[in-house]
Amino acid sequence: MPVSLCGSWDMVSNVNLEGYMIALGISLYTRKIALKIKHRKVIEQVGDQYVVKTLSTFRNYTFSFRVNEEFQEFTKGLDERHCKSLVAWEGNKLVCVQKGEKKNRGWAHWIEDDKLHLELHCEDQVCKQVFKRVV
Ligand code: YOG
Repeated sequence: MPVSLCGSWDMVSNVNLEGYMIALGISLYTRKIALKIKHRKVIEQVGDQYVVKTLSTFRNYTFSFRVNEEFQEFTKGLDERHCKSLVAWEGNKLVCVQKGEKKNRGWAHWIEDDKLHLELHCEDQVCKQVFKRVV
């Protein structure tokens, strides 16, 4: 049984968000703001339903899903695209594949050294974020 990802997490590092945003076609203006802000990740689980919230002073993005069940995702407030998304456990990693206009798009969450790790990828770009638990 993998370690629970649930809780509130504050960003402590963010590598190559710029490359990831360029791959998604985010405007220069929005990228400048997005690079300046700290994100908080709030992950909740009720039964087999997960809710993942990415919160910031600029924009919020919330979505929910069931593991192993494909769903329609609309990345509202981000790049505003529709994806067919599927989240599944791969070992200790919660892995999402986001099928849509953008190739090789998805993310993975896992816990390592009491930190929440997130790898976001799109096309040939990988963004790596680390979060510490909010106490
Ligand atoms: O996480 O998708 O937890 O979907 C980073 C990508 C910036 C908005 C945030 C506001 C941002 C403008 C999404 C950030 C690139 C830039 C707070 C991370 C797009 C637009 C919302 C993410 C997954 C896994 C959940």
